[in-house]
Amino acid sequence: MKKRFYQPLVAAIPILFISAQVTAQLFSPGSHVLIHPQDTEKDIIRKAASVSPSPRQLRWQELELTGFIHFGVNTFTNKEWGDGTESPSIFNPTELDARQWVKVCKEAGIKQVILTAKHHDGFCLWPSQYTEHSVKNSPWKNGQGDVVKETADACKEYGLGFGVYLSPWDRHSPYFGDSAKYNDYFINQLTELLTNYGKIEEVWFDGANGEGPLGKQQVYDFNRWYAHIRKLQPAAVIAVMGPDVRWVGTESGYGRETEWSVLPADAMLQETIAANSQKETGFAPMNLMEDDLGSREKIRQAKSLVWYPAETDVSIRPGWFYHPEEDNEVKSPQKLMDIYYSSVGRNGVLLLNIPPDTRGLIHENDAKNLYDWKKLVDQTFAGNFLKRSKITAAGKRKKKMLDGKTHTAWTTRKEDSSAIIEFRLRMPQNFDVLLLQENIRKGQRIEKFIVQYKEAGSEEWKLLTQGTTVGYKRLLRFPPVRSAAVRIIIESSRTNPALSEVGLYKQAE
Ligand code: FUL
Repeated sequence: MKKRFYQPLVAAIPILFISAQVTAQLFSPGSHVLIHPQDTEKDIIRKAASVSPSPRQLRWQELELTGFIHFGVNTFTNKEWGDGTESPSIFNPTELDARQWVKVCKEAGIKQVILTAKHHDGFCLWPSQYTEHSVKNSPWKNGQGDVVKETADACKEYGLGFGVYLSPWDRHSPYFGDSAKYNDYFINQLTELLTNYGKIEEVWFDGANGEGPLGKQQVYDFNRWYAHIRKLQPAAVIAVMGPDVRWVGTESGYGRETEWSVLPADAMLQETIAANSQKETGFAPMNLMEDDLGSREKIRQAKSLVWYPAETDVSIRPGWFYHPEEDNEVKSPQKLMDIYYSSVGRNGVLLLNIPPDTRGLIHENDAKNLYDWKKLVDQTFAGNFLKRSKITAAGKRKKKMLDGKTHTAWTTRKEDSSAIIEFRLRMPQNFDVLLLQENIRKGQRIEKFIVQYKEAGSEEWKLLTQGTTVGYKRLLRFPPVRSAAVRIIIESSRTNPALSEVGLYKQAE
């Protein structure tokens, strides 16, 4: 096998160039707020607490689990990155079945699938009319096939969302490095993908940008691409090198314990853009690999804030593309479960890559581990021990915390930013997982909480677990206890907290 690159996204720290003209279409009314010089710290905190997801971001967050399909010429050359010189004749899956991909994903609980329509090698999985470097010149289905169509159709059939990965970096295109020409080429490709395949729910750009021919540097016209996507597929989230969804900062599957969805967005401000317009280099909104992206410390210095939630991408195998020698390195159901707790359970959406093999099928080992993982998830979260418990708490609509709906919530009165919520179970239960969810339609607020319990027969409150942010979903694991009394003490919150769900569970063996 040839040398592979396992280049993490580190090389692709988002650099957003958002111009004045497109700022308005990029954000929805509640998802972006300006901070004025006269704002006090209290004003800033209140503003931060009021920023909320756009409808497209909310839909995406509630998916929780999404799937990535890396497939293309690399599958056949056994590489991670192609250099663009691959012949289309090598693309020849013997049993390609996109319905199998989508079925496996669906059975694993995945709600949306993103396909690498074009990776860095420039080979298109659809018969683009703007290049010869595509499936139309491959032996697969005598050049009559279209992987994008088959995947989009399968998603529709199984009721999953469909998204496309279109690599800005193109190592095949002769236009790459000739900025204007390449940007037009890219727009044409976007147009094909966004008009010929029905509803597109996510457009995924990474930031890799290698050198073009003769050392020419390509400047991506992100503004134009974003505006085009908003026009053609207004419901699609634009991910990673885009304004709706943020890269979590690692490719390990593990997000931060403290994960804010509201972050400073100074680089997206019109005046910053104007100030930087004469400079050749872009400006990064932030270093996405930092531990702290959205604390009070950070937002206090901000000029604007935006809802920019985390997507946690990881592959079920060591590589993003299929390699036969990795057949025994597929992540185990237990590992996938740990990733689930550390991505979905840390206020993120998991984007799990499952790369089809040279047959054009998801390998049996991957499918088996996915099913076994799904069983662990289902068994663990089958029943909430807090159901029918007695709740004592100040504030309004306590029972909404147990109604299984994320859009209804308990909240404190007025501006109370701390609270104690006590649950009395009908009888002692064994549990080792706590679930907390905020009603993010109202924003993200909770900053610090502790959880206590009483052992059966004891009146003493003992520490069970503690945490900082909650967000859309927070899952905390702890050594199993047997108890009938649990209380959550919210110590700090940006304005009044609003919890939509609380749960106690026992991890499946
Ligand atoms: C990166 C790419 O370089 C990798 O090959 C992979 O597609 C990953 C998801 O994004 O930027």
